[in-house]
Amino acid sequence: MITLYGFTLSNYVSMLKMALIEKELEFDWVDVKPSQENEYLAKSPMGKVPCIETEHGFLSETNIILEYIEETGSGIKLMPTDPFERARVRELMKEIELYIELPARTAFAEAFFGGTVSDEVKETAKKNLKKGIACLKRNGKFAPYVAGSEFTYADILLKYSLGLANRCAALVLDMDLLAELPEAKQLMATIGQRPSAIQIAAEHKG
Ligand SMILES: N[C@@H](CCC(=O)N[C@@H](CS)C(=O)NCC(=O)O)C(=O)O
Repeated sequence: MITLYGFTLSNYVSMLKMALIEKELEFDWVDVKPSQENEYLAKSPMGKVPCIETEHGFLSETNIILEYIEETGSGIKLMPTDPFERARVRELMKEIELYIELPARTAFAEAFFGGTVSDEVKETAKKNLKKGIACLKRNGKFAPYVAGSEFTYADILLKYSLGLANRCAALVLDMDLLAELPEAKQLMATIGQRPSAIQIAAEHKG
């Protein structure tokens, strides 16, 4: 059985939880914060959360873990079987991570952790987020899911990356990321109705 290491409010942890719940895979849970202590670095080489423990050893990096779960776990398929369609899902996942999650993250210190972020960093974040949102609008299908007619990992990333990025942008960047992307707003609301999302939201409140 997989053991998931992380803390409840981590959006990356939520992505893994959603995948495991959607696939009806049982998992153990270890509550940890990111750490540069040797003991944790032996599990997660960058000291980040989440990581998982499997019967073969530890794995980190959310997208890699998602793919591992897909390849080894049972339950509903969250990646297409057709190679091109699967690559399209990976393309969207990569775009969401690189061009939405990571630019937004540069302002998280001020948005969520009581820190401050320079105007220069905020301007760069805004510029990059604008491009990321335009990319998602151009490349997402939203029919009704981001990669087409099936719910995939790209939707899981959309829900938890774009959701948090949008909150961050509203709080400190004076931007509404979803204004240009009503199709994503609608899709996130739809995903939010899934039992997995409802369970994760309840854990966030609890
Ligand atoms: N690339 C990593 C990013 C994970 C990540 O940034 N997690 C945050 C918590 S939500 C973290 O551990 N931050 C501490 C750090 O960056 O050192 C992944 O895909 O899993």
